Amino acid sequence: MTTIYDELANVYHTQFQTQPTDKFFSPGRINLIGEHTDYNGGHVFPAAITLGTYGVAGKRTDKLVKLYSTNMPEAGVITFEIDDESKLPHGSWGNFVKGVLQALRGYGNQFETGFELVISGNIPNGSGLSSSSSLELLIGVVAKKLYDLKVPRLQLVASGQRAENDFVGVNTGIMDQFAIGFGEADHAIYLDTNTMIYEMIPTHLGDHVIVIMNTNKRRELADSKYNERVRETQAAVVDLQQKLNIQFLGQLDRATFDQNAALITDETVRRRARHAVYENERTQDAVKALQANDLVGFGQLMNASHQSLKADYEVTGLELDTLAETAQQVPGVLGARMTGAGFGGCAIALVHRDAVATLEKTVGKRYEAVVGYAPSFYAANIGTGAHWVGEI
Ligand code: GAF
Repeated sequence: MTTIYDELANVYHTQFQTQPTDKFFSPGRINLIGEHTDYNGGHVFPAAITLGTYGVAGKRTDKLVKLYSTNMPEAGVITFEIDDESKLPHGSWGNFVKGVLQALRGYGNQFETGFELVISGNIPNGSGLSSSSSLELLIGVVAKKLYDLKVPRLQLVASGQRAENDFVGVNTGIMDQFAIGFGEADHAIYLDTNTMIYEMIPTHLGDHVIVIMNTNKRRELADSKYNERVRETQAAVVDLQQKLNIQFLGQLDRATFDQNAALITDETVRRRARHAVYENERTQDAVKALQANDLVGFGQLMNASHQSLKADYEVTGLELDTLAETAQQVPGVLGARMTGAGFGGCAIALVHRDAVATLEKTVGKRYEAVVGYAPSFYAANIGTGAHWVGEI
């Protein structure tokens, strides 16, 4: 049987006239709950999924890096010298590769020669399932294997985040790269982004499954709005520091926040901060609910999370609201919420397996009537993190 890696090896041979030596996989992620809390020193609860980015790679003897993506044949082969730190034109996927290599060099790693890489991904583009972090961690595991780097996994994760922040210009937190770097099958990752202490929590959902619902709306302007939310929550911290000795909103419980919220002068900023504080508590409650097998409680917290992201954080929009709020009404659905940064992208629903078909039909019909085009649905299977798959 022909595998995706055989196909990629053929493409590699066509593009580079040589054979790759190694194969790799890096997943996408969903976040079960804990949204826009990671850059606020709060808790997150994401999981790696089985959709992701496949790659085959081999080292070169000169300094060139050559990249090809079967998802973007129009970009052709992207070529640069491995030590060249200049940026490629805006929008080139090669910038993610350059960003990770630069971050790894910043940690003292050295690359004597270049490499070739062919990738192919099945994470829908712009879906908010973190295709960019998937690529970043793929580059991390490629570099680690090809150059025999002695880097801990956390350094690969941090290199992905640095690529995003410094090279691509979005001030994201660590959640996506962490989920993709540390993911394990059938586990979600309960991470405290303040201390970086994490715990793998089994996701035994019994008769329930997680369905991903894609708005199919591209996440336009998402990056600038994301950076705006980062600034707003930082501004809230500055106001609260008049009385409270804190660095992050994640250090506050609800009661302390409520008692001091009036220190935040701007009403919008106050709502943003309230989301960050309340969502952090909801995440801790949700993990307790899951551990107690209380899926009903977990689902209610998912619904509350969506409502807060809609009303206080304002990152949902008509498309995500239609998906999540319609799903919440379907019998057999315990909870539904947007997942990831928002502004388009995907929502998830926790649903009884017998109700999946009804969910898709009901939500699909309503979404088309309201939005004018169809959403897509996928089963969310929780898989392993980025890794070297083997030699070819
Ligand atoms: C994006 C970011 F990359 C994450 O760091 C996180 O902030 C998320 O949005 C919102 O929770 O995926």
